[in-house]
Amino acid sequence: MNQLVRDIPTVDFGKIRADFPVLNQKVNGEPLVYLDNAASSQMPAQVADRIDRYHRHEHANVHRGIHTLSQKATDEFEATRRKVRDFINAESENEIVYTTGTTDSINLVANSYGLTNFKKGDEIILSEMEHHANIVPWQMIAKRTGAVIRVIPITDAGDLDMEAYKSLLGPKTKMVAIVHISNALGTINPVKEITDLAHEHGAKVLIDGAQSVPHQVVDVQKIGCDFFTFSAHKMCGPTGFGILYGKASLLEEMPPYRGGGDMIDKVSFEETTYNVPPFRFEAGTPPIAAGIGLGSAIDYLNEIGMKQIAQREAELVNYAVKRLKDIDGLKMVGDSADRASVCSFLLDGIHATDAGTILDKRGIAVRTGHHCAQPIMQRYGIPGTARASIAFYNNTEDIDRLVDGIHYVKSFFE
Ligand code: 7TS
Repeated sequence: MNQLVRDIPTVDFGKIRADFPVLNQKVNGEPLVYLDNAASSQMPAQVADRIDRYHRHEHANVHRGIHTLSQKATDEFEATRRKVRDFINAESENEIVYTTGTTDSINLVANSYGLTNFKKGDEIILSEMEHHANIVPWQMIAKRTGAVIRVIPITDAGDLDMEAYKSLLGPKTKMVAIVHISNALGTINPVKEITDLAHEHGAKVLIDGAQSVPHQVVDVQKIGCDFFTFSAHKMCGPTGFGILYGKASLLEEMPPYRGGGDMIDKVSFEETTYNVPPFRFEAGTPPIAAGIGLGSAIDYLNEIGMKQIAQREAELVNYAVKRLKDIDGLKMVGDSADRASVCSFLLDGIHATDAGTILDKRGIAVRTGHHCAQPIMQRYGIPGTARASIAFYNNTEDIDRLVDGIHYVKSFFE
């Protein structure tokens, strides 16, 4: 719980829950307990209303209209870039590339930076706890360039083996791509230390922040990473939108990933020249409403305060881990001392999917399976887990309902 902050203004999280109309419903006859926030978080009414207002009253295409409506849409859409810059403390808004999500952001770096810079025998370091989105794009590029993937093992508790990482680093290392917070285990990785070590060897660093940006204060300059990726839909925003942060000096060198409108300077059949970053990487009409929605989500999170959110969630996660560990026959999968949001577990003799199905019948939404992180499941020799993932709008009653539900699941199989 490294983000446990004391002496910060308190927030009435009971009231905040009322911002989320989706939580106020029955599922299978029971009040919904939503504990699948790592897959996608819920959207507060303020953000939904902002997107609705755009569609009803403000819609026009961006970056191309001389007319007022288009200029207003462009201003709103571009305002998000500055909000993101401040939210993650990037140096410049030109370092903020709009994408469709974390997966798209990583594919962009792999295809643009990777294809241009990797050659046969170069090494890409990943870890055993990566989401498929931070494995498969690198494998695809490794196949095309002859680069080789090396993997940092993890300990039984679910922490990166940092000594093994140090021994993997060397002159051939060109890229270290690591998850900030694991979606399968909840482990918070020491990304600054990882980045500093990689830089000592001249390697670039990409941090997959899909699960960190929604839960804690992120400062990309403090981390020092070269690239950082995340998705709007995991931080109270809409689907179909995400961010690639890239250091300006790197983005400037990188060729475009997709071609089309907006990403060009001049086009002729003889020669086409490209726009400057970030626009060079944003071909075609973007998801405008979703971009404005992310801006609104950032406003919403800022109003509560990311420090307050981190503290609230740390308290809830502490409570959940303690209560879960008290259940006979329950085993936590991933038990790092430094964790956020995610509680993955297995019940003795009960398949995770069966547990999830029975919990759903009681209105409790958890995710079961491999969580798009099959290598970490292979590491533990299991097909998958049941995963409760917590957001700031959850409360201790949600966790109590989960614990009661698990006791019910157990009784069902006795
Ligand atoms: N990286 C991490 C760490 C993730 O948790 C996810 C999504 C992604 C990348 C991909 O994000 P996307 O928005 O591009 O899809 N994780 C999950 C999950 O845990 N359950 O559903 C999606």
